[in-house]
Amino acid sequence: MTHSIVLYSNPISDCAARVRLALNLKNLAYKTVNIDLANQRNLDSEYVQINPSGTVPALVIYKSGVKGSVPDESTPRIILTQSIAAIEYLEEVFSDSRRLLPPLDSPLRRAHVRTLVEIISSDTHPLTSPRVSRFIQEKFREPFSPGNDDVGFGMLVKEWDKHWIIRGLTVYEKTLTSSEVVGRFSAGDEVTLADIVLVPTLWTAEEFGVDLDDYPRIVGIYGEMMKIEEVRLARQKGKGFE
Ligand SMILES: N[C@@H](CCC(=O)N[C@@H](CS)C(=O)NCC(=O)O)C(=O)O
Repeated sequence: MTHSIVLYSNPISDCAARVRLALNLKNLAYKTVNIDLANQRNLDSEYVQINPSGTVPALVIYKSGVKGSVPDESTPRIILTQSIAAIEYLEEVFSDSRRLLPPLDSPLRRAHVRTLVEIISSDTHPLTSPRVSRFIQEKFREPFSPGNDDVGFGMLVKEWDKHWIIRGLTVYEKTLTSSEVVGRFSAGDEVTLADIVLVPTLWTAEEFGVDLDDYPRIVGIYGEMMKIEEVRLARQKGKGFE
């Protein structure tokens, strides 16, 4: 299939990093358009037309090969605005590339992968996304931080994010240790979607100063993942939590 892929992304976004990891591991070429989350350019009407939720990533696949930068809107394209759906689409359409889900005849491993994915993507990450922190700041800064102590309140919000990351990793670790699925990675000896979702959370956890020693299975998987060049290349500099 001739195609051209554009990833709307941001260096601090865990969800965009998931798609970057999948594209790299599948060896699919793509262009990146950075959307400035810090200045809320994700809410610009131009971007909201692409992704109505105003979040990154958005994965746009143009059906014909395109030269140069981002093609114009008249070029036939599909737009995928949820990271997991986008990765599963890549998995189904680019089926000759590296597989990221266990085969259909391994239903238990597939369910295990999706369980781990949801621990992070449904139960952890949404609580830490910028729109949640922003809402907390806007609504509760004054009552909880008289005199608008931005620094103090900012630390409180950071603690909030850290709390949910620690909780998510604790559940992930317990799920790994109680499962009969074993291996170097989260669901056996091959990289899966679960590892792809886990790793950006660990990048963020490190930046929040979370002590990973409490999660020996996760640390082992992280070490294996970081041996893979395509994974290392997906880590972007300047995630900017310091
Ligand atoms: N469920 C979505 C979540 C996307 C999401 O929340 N992305 C974050 C960055 S990781 C974002 O763009 N947040 C912008 C905001 O919260 O204002 C997905 O998996 O793609």
